[in-house]
Amino acid sequence: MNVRDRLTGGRAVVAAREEDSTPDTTEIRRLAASAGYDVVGELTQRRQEDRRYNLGAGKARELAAVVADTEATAVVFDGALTPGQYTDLLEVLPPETTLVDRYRLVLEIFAAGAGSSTATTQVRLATLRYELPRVRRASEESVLNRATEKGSPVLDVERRIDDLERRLAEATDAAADRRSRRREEGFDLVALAGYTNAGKSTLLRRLADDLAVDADDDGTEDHDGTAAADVTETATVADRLFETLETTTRRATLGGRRVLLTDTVGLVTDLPHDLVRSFSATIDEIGASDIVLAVVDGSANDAQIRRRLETTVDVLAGDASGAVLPVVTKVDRLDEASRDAAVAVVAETLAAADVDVDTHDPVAVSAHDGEGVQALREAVVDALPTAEARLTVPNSSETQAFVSWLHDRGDAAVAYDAEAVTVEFAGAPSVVDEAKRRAADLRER
Ligand SMILES: Nc1nc2c(ncn2[C@@H]2O[C@H](COP(=O)(O)OP(=O)(O)OP(=O)(O)O)[C@@H](O)[C@H]2O)c(=O)[nH]1
Ligand SMILES: [Mg+2]
Repeated sequence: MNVRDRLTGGRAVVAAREEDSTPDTTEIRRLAASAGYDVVGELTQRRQEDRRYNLGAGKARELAAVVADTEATAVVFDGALTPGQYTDLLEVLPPETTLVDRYRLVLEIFAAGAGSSTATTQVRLATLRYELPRVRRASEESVLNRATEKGSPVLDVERRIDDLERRLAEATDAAADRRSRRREEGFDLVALAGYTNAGKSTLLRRLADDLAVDADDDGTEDHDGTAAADVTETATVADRLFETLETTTRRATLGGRRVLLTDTVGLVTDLPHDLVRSFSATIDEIGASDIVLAVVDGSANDAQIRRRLETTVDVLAGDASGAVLPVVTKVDRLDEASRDAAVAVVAETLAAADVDVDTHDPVAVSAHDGEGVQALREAVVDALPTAEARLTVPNSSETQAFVSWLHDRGDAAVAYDAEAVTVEFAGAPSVVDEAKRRAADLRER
């Protein structure tokens, strides 16, 4: 059983405010459920932000009444509360009510699900970064703390942040070493990124060969995805927001090329940059990839598709260096017209976005019935950086081993004659370089 299934955050009332439309609470309700809350009521308001409570003062009192009526123990607020609003709103609510804003909620989900030490460190760091301004505010209000500078809770939080940043840097350095080793071994790196619940992990399973890799630091492979400390559950799939809380890497063979596919943590709208940055393992994987598959749930409505893709692109714009290949998934839920419409919205949104990397045309797939998956494989191979070479080696006893080495790593067309073997080879640039070295060795023997 997943640890989160045992969680109960208690009974919660959801509150949301938006300036120019009536808030849609679908997503915040789902997030609350992912964090283990039982949503027993909601209250929405269309209004500009009130400085004191965020909601209007009347609405804040109404919220308190709903909490009392429903015997809720928590309020989940869809948005960011300033430290001041947090304190003031809490004072209006019945005593003992817990108040959780959108960031805090996401942090709770992550804290409950984090398995590996990197994930735990990331969540702790994000939590402390979230708390720092609040601690600062509390301590500014307390003369006492200012007087005893040394034992200040602010300094304490700052010190813990430094410490976690250092630890995380070590872990991400190790991951970077591992990636560069894999690249030297001739792997192409492909990351799946996108909004939470888009279908990334399901697609990963569709594309991947059976072996999980990168489960540990020594470069050996982990065959069942459970043995090593880094991987608890390999790319589990569920209809829940933030099912995947750590990056996982699997092997795939695409067009003869050896690819490492990395599943990343889902994104969600309206999280502060600081928080997103805390999940550096995800960001690093995206940054280091040759290609990022930007996975989009095609069965969402146009506005959702646009908003979710924009959220994804925001992260990619800062961090991706490889090409972006958009994938519209779950098309088994769509008729042809809606599928075309979804593809068009994705293409338009991406064209309008400010990314300075190559972007490709969207590919429509269903990870459930496999439709479009072959076309996706081909699109990935087309988008991979490719070098070509014509290699000629003597037709000797060692040649066969060389030829099968090539077949395992790229596209090889082989022509034999009595004296020599000629191979037209295409593959990752690093593999082609290595192939040329090996061919030269064979010629010199
Ligand atoms: N109909 C249909 N459902 C899909 C498809 N792909 C994924 N799903 C469903 O969508 C839900 C989310 O899938 P996941 O693969 O867990 O999504 P994810 O992007 O990894 O989500 P997070 O890890 O939470 O970020 C699950 O209930 C899947 O069964 C698809 O091609 N068709
Ligand atoms: Mg996932």
